[in-house]
Amino acid sequence: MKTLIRVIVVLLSAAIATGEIDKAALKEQVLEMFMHGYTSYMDHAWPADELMPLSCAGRVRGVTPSRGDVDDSLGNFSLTLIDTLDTLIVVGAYDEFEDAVQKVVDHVRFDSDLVVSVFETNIRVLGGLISGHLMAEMLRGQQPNRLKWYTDRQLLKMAIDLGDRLLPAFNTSSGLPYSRINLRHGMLASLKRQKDTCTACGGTMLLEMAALSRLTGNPVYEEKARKAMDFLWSQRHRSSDLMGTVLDVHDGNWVRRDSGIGAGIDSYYEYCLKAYILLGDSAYLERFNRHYDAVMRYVNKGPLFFDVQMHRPTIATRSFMDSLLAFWPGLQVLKGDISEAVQMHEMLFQVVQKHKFLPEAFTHDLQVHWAEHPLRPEFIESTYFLYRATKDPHYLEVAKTVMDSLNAHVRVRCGWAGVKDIRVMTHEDRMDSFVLSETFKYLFMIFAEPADLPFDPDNYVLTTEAHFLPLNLGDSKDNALPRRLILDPDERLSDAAMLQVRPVLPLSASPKSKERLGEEARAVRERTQNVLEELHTLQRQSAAGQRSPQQVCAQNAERLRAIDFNPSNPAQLRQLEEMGITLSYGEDSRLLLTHQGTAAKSPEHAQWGMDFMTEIAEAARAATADLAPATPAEPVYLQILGPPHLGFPVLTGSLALYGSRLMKQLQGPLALAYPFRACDKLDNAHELAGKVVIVERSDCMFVDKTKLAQSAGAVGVIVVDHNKGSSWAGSQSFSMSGDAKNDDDIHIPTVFLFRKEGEYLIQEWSKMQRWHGKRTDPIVAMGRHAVDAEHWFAAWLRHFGEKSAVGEIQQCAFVDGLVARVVQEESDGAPLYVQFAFRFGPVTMDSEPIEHQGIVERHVNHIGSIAEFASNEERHAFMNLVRAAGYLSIGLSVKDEESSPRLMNALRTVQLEETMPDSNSGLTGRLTRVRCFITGDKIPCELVPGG
Ligand code: DMJ
Repeated sequence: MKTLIRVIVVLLSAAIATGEIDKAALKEQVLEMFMHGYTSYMDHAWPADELMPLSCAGRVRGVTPSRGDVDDSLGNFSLTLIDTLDTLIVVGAYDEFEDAVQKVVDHVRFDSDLVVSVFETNIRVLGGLISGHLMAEMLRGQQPNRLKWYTDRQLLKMAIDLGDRLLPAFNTSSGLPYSRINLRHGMLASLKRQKDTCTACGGTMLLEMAALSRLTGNPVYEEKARKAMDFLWSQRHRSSDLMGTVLDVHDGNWVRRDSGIGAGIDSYYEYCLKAYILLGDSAYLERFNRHYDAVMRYVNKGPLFFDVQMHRPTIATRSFMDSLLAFWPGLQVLKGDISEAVQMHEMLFQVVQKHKFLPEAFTHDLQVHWAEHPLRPEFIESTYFLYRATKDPHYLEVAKTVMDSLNAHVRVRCGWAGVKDIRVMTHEDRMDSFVLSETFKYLFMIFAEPADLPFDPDNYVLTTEAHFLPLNLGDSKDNALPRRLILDPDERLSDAAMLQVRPVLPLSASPKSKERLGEEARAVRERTQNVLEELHTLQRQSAAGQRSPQQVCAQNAERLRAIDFNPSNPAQLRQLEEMGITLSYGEDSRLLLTHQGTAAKSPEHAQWGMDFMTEIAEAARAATADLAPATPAEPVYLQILGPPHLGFPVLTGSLALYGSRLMKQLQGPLALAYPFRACDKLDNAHELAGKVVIVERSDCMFVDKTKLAQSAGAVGVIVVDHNKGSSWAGSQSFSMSGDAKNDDDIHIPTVFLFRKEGEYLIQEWSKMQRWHGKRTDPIVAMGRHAVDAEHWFAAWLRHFGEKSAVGEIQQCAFVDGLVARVVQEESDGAPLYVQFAFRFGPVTMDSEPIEHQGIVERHVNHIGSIAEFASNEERHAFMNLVRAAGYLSIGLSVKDEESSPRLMNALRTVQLEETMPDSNSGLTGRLTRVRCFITGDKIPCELVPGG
């Protein structure tokens, strides 16, 4: 069998050598590149964990200034050396390998008083030790004169020591490991207080732990990791089969329900499939397939991927993709979905060609969202798998492109420097251990012929950190044939080869020749390029100002898709009307859509209407195919109308299934029930007539609370959730139901608000009780549509605003709720102030800096691309002001912008479209308003109260 493979390989390599790509030369070049990184680490950093390639020094925990969480990968255990052991074998650096194993055994100890990430320590250190041990034994077997002293499984013993130190992390009610542990003291009380962990963190333990168990005969490691996997599976959303990003290690409650395939989730999905590959346990394959179908249904859109809410998977939560998701095409190859893998990889390659590297995050129109690039391996990992499975030389070209970029932009005297900002190629003083462990390993393996490697990689599964674990760990005694990954198209076509092994991949598609695979891949790539080109054209046109701002803004509205549809969004309802679609509610509260082409605004709108109806029908079919039917909560919008709120923010709640259907908007003064849970007689019943009464959930039925309030003369009821921390954005919405026998005498509406929204309302109510020294009951509006808060505000300004000198109001609405408005003095047109409104979804002051930067930059770019300015300088000045206001809006402190003639002119002349803002566009998060005053040299900005 081996001979057969080698013969095929010789023919192949001869063919490629005659082409343009010289694999052998490129392999040598990668070797040189790897060695440059490795020797730099050894010369300047070892025994430190990582190399700082700009300082030519080691990064030592407790000595080098901390970078925060990212340093949790470091444990003063020569991280890079351990992580790199098996790469040394792959590239044939056997002398260096021997020396490295010796150094690890002699110098590395794990008994340090340091808190480390359980996930990172598992994948990088435990995985590195286990794979290093297996490679050491293999090398000794092949070359008996090497590693003669390695007789006592020294690296494996170190792995046991480390594995034992990680075990206490699994002592949680659910079995999901805590995210961090002290290597010497275990789970200190302070560490136990941190109950949140990410899905990938708990779900990326099994391969390493199972290997440790099977190599040592001690089942405990595998058992713990399996339990964590089982628990995660049990926490998937039962309808969508999607996973959220962060959950509580004790009760399993989701803390972040956004669901994608990148940061926080990625390697959990990877380990579902790879656990099947390594252990042969088909339960993991079934789980993976369920997740995979869910991802491809909800998260994937053509070549792009959108994070969605796990419980409402038609709602997108982010406007960008992160670079970690680039591992997905590699996984798709293992899954056997080559054509999808080609498509996504092509999208990623477009980003790489545009920006030289994959930025840490990029928008759906492939622009930079977060400009760092720490030389991550994911894109090259996928390139490797695609090349193995198609033998398409295109992937050799791709790998060469990456190598060229590395050499051109990040090679420094002491190694390879991460990129701080790929737009200007500034460097960062970091070379993460995965650069040597993964990036160069995959690059080398792309160009290496099988004969160049001392082992056959298809007899192994690669962990998420690219460490090799042998498939024979999962062989069963019942079947004598060895298990093997079969990626090579020639091998898949060879009956003889296929008879001698058991292929472990779920080989779904029938085997095809590499010529055929190459042709198909080319066709998919061309299609993908066309789709992306369309997107780019739109982008270019708007950047070049070929559209008027009106057109660009209008275009946001035009392209309403079923996936974005929110029936309570007034702007969307207007769009439906223009497309000739009418909406009504059926008897069972279901939404009915009817399309009449002749009622559309234009033939083009009629066509969109048809497309929309088709998409809706498809979505409905998909939903009923295998999802349990769920009664969607009917959203209701609540706003406080008087000053200082003036309709901001718009709170979302859900309407009860009993009582008034709220077909007309209700307005009334707010009051609080006493007692708050409103289950018995109300002590303040005499104050509640004509009011909208707030009560708290729990202790009795919803209908009982409403009835009590109704009998006191209330016109509406708001039930506030008693569960701390619940919110519309983060919780599963539902409709309060009554009891058919008991609720038909209720005629007032009841609205449910989650805790966060409810607390806001109560807090504002209580502030108003002392507003300007007099008691005021704020007027609340509640209805199926929000009051157009911008209009409300504008009207209020006109009547009561300072100086009553409001001139032209220019504004532009965005689908995500950014509004800019310059308010000017009527007499001379000088700007009085500029006001921005942002809706930042779940991003808050506590979010990651990437999220701050991302959301603000996205708004800044957006406004920059649609507003018209007299010059680029003015555009920049204006965008800087938006940026400052955006950061302030999240709660971060910013310096006042300087006033400048440029900015003043920009404010005087900026052209923004006059479109009604989409104040409840379906995006989560409240609208925050920031007003920047044009006073003198500085432009101070402040949050507008209530907004
Ligand atoms: C690696 O440590 C692993 O590949 C992990 O699964 C994800 N992140 C890094 C590289 O980007």
